[in-house]
Amino acid sequence: MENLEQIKSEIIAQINAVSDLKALDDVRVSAMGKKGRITEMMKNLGTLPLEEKIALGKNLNVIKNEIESALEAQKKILEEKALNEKLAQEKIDITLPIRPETQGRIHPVSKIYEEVAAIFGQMGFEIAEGPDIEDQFHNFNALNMPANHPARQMQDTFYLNSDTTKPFDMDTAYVARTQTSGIQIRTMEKQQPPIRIIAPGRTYRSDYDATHTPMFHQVEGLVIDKNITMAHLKGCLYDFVKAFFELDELPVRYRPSYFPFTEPSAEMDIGCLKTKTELKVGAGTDWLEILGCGMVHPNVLKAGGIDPNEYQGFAFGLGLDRLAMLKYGIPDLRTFFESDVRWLKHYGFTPLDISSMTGGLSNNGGLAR
Ligand code: 2U9
Repeated sequence: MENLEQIKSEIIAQINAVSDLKALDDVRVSAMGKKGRITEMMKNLGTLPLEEKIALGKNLNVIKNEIESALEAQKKILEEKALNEKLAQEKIDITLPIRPETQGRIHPVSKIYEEVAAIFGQMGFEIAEGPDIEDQFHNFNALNMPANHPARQMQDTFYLNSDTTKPFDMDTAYVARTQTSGIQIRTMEKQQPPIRIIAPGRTYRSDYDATHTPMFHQVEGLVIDKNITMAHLKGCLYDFVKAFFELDELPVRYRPSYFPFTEPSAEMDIGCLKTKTELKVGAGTDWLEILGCGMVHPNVLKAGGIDPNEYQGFAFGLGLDRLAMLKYGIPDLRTFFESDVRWLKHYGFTPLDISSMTGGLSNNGGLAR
């Protein structure tokens, strides 16, 4: 008996001395495993006379239970210890700044888009989107540009041969959209006024020099309701340019122009100072064309399923790439689409500077240069 008590004390002491789960299991195997000390003693019971067998068997069972309880208790303690160590190791301090520094950059066109969307978003405009590949109805006809209209030739359109089993048919071919206006037509088809949307997206024209690339970016806008006038157009776009250039005062003027889809049509200029080396917006006596606009032509309203006797509205269009060149002083448009990381590092923006009307639009401090 004394011997048994001693063995038990030894094993329990071993259990309490271990410091990890692996060592605990080794102790378990050495006591209770197939060839463990206690297991061997259990096996030997069979060789003893009946009375001894009963007495020793009883005691062995008690000791076995005590050892099992000790193993279980120590296992719980060690598991909790292991979990705490893991948690401490995996702890992330989310208040630390990004290290060693941010790598990605926001492209200037994306930045300008975010700015434009923030301004019109605050005025209550919604963002609408549509397909890059358009049918000719949504790209031309609905915009008061019927077949053979000179504006179609002017736009240097990319036509797509969608059915290669048939000869190319200029009249039914799809086009890479030359402007985002199809989006507004599709919106009018789906929804009666009031309509107040901006339509951003990629647009395509066959043209290539320092200020033209075959793919470029536009944002167009459309407002339609019962009594919308040119005064609303002027107020809206005046507020836009002031917000965009982050100026409290900015001279503007509207010059008469022509677009098939608006009547009357105008181009908006902003006051600036042009020197040989720089262009300063908001100062000086020079003018810079910034966007095109006008009152939506009755034929366009009709094409979108809206009654021009009941509703009228204004529309505008601006080139995001040109605005980016202007606002951030980037001289050649072709470099925008060369995917040169050195260019992007120089002209790009840090992703954490999100454009908003309250938090600051361009975050000049956030310029990555
Ligand atoms: C609908 C009705 C009218 C959109 C308009 C302009 C004037 C314009 C140019 C700016 C620079 C294109 O990127 S650019 O080359 N756009 O001058 N766009 S009014 O008028 C619309 C559009 C849709 C249903």
